[in-house]
Amino acid sequence: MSTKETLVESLKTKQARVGILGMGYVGLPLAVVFAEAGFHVTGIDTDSRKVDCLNKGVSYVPDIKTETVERLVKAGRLTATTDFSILKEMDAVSICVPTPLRQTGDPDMSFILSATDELAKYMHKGMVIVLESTTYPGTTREVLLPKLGAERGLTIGEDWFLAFSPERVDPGRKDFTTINTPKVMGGITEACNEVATAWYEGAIQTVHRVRSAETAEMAKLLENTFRMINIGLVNELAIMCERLGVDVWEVIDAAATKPFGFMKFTPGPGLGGHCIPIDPLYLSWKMKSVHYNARFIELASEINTNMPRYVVSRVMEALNDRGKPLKGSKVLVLGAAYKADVDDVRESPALDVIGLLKKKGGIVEYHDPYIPHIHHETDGWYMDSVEDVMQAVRDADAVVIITNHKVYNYQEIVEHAAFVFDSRNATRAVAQGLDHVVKL
Ligand code: SAJ
Repeated sequence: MSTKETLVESLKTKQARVGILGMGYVGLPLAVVFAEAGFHVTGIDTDSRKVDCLNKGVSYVPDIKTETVERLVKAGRLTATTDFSILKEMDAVSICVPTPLRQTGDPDMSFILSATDELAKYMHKGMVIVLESTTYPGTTREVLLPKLGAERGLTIGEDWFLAFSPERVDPGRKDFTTINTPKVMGGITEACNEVATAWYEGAIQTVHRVRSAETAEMAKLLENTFRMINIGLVNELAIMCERLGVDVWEVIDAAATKPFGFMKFTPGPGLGGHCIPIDPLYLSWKMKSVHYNARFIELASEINTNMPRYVVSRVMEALNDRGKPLKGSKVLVLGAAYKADVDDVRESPALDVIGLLKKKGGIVEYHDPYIPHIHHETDGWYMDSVEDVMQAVRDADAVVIITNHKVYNYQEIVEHAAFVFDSRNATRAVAQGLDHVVKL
């Protein structure tokens, strides 16, 4: 049997040793899915705390129950290590490391590069490698292929196999998880695609094959660029509606009654999270290298990035209308997380809103039930979430709703606040006709 046939056989019989490089909110769920399917899985991570947790049978990812990890570790199906040399014993490796942006707004490829450089040391005949980290089209072929193959004089598509399969993990989502979210798979060669698909089909319900790694890389960027641009559209619509004296929330609800050809997005104080504000910029950055300006992405990013400033200008205007300059006014910001009901503050627009309010002399406090402390890296300030949110509401000259967590009692907030600026229409059910509540 050829190397490929032997590897496919070992994948189909689950004899193949699986390694997951990067055991975060993507890697751990993926490791669990492969282990549950019957593979022996080794999680590899530089963070010894994560490794220790896993080997003790404890989960640190909210979407994965500790009981699941404990069961799989006890069954000998899941183990973890910080020792990258274990990779020489692996047959199938998924790379699930972060792909953030640098301060300059350019892709930060450092995590992919360090993972690839480590893996390159242990490459051997009969391995399949799948990159899951969201990245610009061409990464798998231009970065991983030369680094991983050249080291050992291995022939791609014969001795080893390489593909890209974008992660589609939406933390907190219960209906679609790693096992039942269709997985796009694109190989460097047809044989690569065959092997990588044979591996993933052994654990994930639907694998959608595409003809190349670039196709798969681009598909992921389309998914999240689509969201970013449409959010930018409704954010600009909010600015336009305010100029026209029209309620943008009513406009969107009305448009959403159209049962076809429309998808509802809602305006907000800006774009947060580790995917939507970042992934599209990987595409626009790549397009610059082929002398193309991705204008939709640039414009939407400009609009979304400006939303915190727009929110602060609206608050200033409303306070002014009430005879209160922002300077010296007490402002309570409700919500620091990047979206409702999550405990993640990455890229959260709340940090920008708070920074701008401070810069303009506001006496700012914040509350977020999920985020006890925040700090602004560039401005260098630290804040603790206030203890008694309703006391802070009563004491404030202005309450600014940035994140519409479900746990808030908006009725009570509206009743006890002197003034509310609501950037999420969170008070829709309790603020009809109240002139001390102003919406985006
Ligand atoms: N946002 C708006 N208006 C909207 C939707 C979102 O202002 O109509 C804001 C949110 O407040 C947040 C940011 O955009 O600040 C991103 O929100 P998101 O709902 O897109 O949530 P994310 O960042 O958790 O996106 C993830 C993505 N999942 C993956 O990349 C695998 C995205 O593709 C999913 O579509 C999204 O979850 C989801 O649907 O929940």
